[in-house]
Amino acid sequence: MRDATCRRSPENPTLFFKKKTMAAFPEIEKIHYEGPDSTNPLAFRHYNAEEMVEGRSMQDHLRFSVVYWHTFRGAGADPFGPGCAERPWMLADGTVDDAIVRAQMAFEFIEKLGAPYYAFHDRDIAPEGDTLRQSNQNLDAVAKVLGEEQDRTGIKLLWGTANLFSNKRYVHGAATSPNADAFAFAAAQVKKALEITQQLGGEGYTFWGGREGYQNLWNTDMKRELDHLAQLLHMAVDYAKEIGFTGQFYIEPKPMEPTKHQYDSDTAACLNFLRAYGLEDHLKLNLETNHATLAGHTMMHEMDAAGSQGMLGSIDANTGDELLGWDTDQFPTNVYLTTQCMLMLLKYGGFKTGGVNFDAKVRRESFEPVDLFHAHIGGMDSFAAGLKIAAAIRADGELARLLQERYASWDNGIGAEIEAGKHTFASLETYMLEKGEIAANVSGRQEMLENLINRYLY
Ligand code: XUL
Ligand code: CO
Repeated sequence: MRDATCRRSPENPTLFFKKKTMAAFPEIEKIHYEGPDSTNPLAFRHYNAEEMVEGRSMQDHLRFSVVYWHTFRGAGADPFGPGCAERPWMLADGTVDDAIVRAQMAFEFIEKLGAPYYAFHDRDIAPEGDTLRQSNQNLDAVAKVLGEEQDRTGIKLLWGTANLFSNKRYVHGAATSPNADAFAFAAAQVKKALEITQQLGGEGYTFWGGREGYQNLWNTDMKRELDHLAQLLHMAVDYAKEIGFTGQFYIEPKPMEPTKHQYDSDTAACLNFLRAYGLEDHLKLNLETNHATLAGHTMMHEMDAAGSQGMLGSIDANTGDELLGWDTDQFPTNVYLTTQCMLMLLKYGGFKTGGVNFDAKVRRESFEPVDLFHAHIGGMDSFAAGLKIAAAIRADGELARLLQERYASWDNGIGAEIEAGKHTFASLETYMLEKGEIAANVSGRQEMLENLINRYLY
């Protein structure tokens, strides 16, 4: 199967043999659903792709996606040491041929896992060349193989993106760099990444502002940088129209890291930015759990903030560590968290183009290939359990009833009149002068509601 798409290169005569004989995960079979009582670490206990929940299959609700960067390019480096992960595709010497082997092994992983989607940055899939032209050719060569693997397996591209933060040319940012040439290079890179995404039938395209922010305001013209960022996004929207790319654009908030302050810091900042620059009809939010917590919010808050404005697009599923204040990108295992996510998602009608994209990495200490399976199985099961619990909460209706009751004063009488726009300061003054004091407040019942949620959890 693999050899059909591989060419032996003159620099790497052994490659053909390598590809033909090597499976990346020879000991691992396809992962199956075995039910809640299973003790098999390589089986799903809750994720049952075809099982129907609220009239939609689990697979369709969750639209799981594997990220290329952490899972197939990450080696586990941290600031104190290089990566020590054992990865079959890290025989690599950085050539396009190696990238092709990696692509095939990546699809072996995603297929065995049973995730329907994947996501990538341009530089994850193919090595950057000495020139932009060469880099684009490298992308074309690997994209061809990715397309073939997609056709072979039925796995689809959730979204593509361009890496506008790793290369040293982007040291001061890309769209927001003081160096206009950096903007131009970034534009060229996004153009090509969009073309590749379209070629592969990508359902979306994400902008995460890697270094689009500042370290120090003494050297920063904030207004000019924001104008430039908006210009780049408008160019992307225009180019998508030109080539007929109909996928959903996303912007992914993050408050800091690598910069001290990123312009796309949270949902509220993104919405303000998009509206200020007339971009709100073209981008939705791609929300990431650990970015939300770095911004001092819960993921539930960010999803509600975006969803209530019709802007919830997709999620990057992961979690931070309670004791570490940086973007640890851990796999989500907390069912309380996944229940909150799924409640929010169901509340706003579920995914249309987005999905649960595991922007997460195994710990440096988890260096064996099988750890990648454990991590994704855990994340998928946690979300599947969260989905079932959220659906049970909704089916029961108690939470919704109590929420409705809390706002009952707005359903008729003075509340309904205010909502209908029938009042002014003067009429409300008259109303209050007559009434004298407000109707009695009632308890918020927070603890009772927390107990109510726990009833569905255990
Ligand atoms: C970085 C991050 C990115 C984006 C895509 O924190 O989340 O990987 O998801 O550029
Ligand atoms: Co992300």
